[in-house]
Amino acid sequence: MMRTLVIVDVQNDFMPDGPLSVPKADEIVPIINDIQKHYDLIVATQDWHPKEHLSFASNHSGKKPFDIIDLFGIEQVLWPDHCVQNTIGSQLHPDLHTDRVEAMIRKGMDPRIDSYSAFFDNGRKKRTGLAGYLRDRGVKEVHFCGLASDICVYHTIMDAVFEGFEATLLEFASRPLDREDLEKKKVEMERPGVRIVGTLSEFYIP
Ligand code: VGL
Ligand code: ZN
Repeated sequence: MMRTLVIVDVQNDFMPDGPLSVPKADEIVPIINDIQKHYDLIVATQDWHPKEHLSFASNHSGKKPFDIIDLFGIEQVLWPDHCVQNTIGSQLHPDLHTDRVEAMIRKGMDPRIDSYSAFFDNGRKKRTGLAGYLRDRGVKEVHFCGLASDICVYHTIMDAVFEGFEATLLEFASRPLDREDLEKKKVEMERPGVRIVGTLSEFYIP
């Protein structure tokens, strides 16, 4: 069995002092470093926006962060500028161990469409290649951790299930933007059979 971990968007701009701060996001860095030894394959993802990305409130006159608009037929939350390509903010947290990260998946590059999931854009128009990569490596089951558990980790997990993988959320190695929202998303994830591991003490790999 190919024990596989996908680390979602553990980037500087999502840290507590960043522009799109996820509460206590920095706490997960040593946790993720610690659990990597249990995996055979580790993949990481990066939110990777051009500065003119239309998910940024700054690219719409009269709009402010967290307003909701219709973007080419898809509901879009407008975010503060974040994870702009080749900025410090888009880099993975400097303390995150990446020596064993075999593949990096970048997403959110098309300025006209956001990509919360690491498998597809939000319109499900374009694949990132992650599903093909994982299948090619013989992966059947994937564990997910990272940021934010109610947004990009959630959408990535739902698409993993859609792609036929068995999926586990490592909640103790993830943090949400909004705690209440995560509770709703956990119900959504449990419906198609996602396993949720809440604490490090419940975590074990057969
Ligand atoms: C994310 C909002 C916008 C995330 C990325 O990584 O959860 N959230 N872009
Ligand atoms: Zn983004």
